Amino acid sequence: MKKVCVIGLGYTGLPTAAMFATHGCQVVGVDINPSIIETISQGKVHIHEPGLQALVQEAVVNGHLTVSLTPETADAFIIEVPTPFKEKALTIPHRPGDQVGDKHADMSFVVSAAHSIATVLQRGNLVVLESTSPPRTTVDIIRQILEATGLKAGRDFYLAYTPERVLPGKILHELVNNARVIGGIDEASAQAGDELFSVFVSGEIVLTDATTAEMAKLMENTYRDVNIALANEFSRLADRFGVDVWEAISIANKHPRVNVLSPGPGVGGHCISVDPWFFVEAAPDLASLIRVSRHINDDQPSYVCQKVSDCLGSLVGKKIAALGLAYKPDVDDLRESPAVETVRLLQEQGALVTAYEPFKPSANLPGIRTAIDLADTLNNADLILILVSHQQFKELEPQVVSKLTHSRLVFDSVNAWTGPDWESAGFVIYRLGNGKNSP
Ligand code: SAJ
Repeated sequence: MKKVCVIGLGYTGLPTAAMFATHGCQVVGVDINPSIIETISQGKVHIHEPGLQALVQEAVVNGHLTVSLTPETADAFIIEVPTPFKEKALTIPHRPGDQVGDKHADMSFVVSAAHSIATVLQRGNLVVLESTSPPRTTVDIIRQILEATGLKAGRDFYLAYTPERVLPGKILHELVNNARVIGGIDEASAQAGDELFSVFVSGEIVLTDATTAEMAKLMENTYRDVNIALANEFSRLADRFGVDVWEAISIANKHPRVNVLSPGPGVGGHCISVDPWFFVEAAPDLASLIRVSRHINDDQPSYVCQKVSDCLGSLVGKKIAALGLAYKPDVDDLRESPAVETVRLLQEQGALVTAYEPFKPSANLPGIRTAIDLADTLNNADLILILVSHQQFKELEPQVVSKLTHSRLVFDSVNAWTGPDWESAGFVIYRLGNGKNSP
């Protein structure tokens, strides 16, 4: 039985740890947050992800998953800590090539995880970085920290990078079934990674070098970000030209080689809104399309805000019921959420917003008033603003909503309330990108 130490028990670290622990490995899950350690040690979870609670409970009860604040000796180490922004957008360029509005990554969690592994690293170990990182992090940063122990990568221990590619909401299925890329600093390291992940991965395992694996990961999320930016730009163009972007997209997508994504209030989460910046930061002179796309998506909350203002005439003193705060449908994750950003902007411009996030009704966001249910949110609203296309919002009946509020004015930024029933029930629905019916 292999002993695996997983550093960082977040959205991918915890499912990965539980997966190894229920597939014949002895796992030590490590996190610097004592409350996460306490929760998992009781077989509970601190994040909402379908199926995860049962898996963690099984692993803890059968003793195959234990938790700790610091790493222990093991056969393999997997680094799954966050790589967030160092700060919000730059207001002063730091380095040649920086532009105002650019964002830089904070690699301090990765660096300190590597240092903590260095204290227990032994000959024959495998170290795998899974946190999304700028190109060359494995070979230039992780290798250097681990080799300061006197052990040499490739000779005394194996070192590899494997990107996480799972979609929140489907993590357990995708961990097992997605193709997995493992990039070694040499062939033996890639093979060692292959052997480790074969324990539970049934999708194809592709072996390559560490920097190619890092770059492939960044390319995947950048590809999606640039495509969403295009959809968001289409929504603005449709507003300008008196076209309904949702209708135009569905027509364009009938072309066999076109698949325009959906516009919305912007791009959030800890992946797609972050990862493209790694390219911009590492090569500001080359990553111009990537940078512009990031700025378009980051500006989208402010575009939605302007549209809501147009609906109401002015935002000052207006009561807005905001439906959804999560960064995307049917998850409880509020990180980098464009919905949260939109609410903040509306408030800055004088609106009185009450927000409702059904997946995290007790979310405590400084400066944002949250309601615990729909009735409390809608009560007294001047306008209903749909920010996230949660299934339960899409399924709301106009008759139900009309009993909860006197407001009949709606701005739908995600095309959730479609169909004639809403108009028949007296609602006036404006949509993001519907230039046929602009406020
Ligand atoms: N979004 C749109 N329009 C769309 C699709 C998405 O505005 O048509 C928005 C979402 O609302 C959300 C953001 O984009 O705010 C990102 O959502 P997402 O579902 O595209 O992606 P994530 O961030 O949840 O997960 C992505 C996935 N990457 C790709 O699809 C290329 C996932 O496979 C990765 O594992 C994950 O990033 C990650 O961890 O890197």
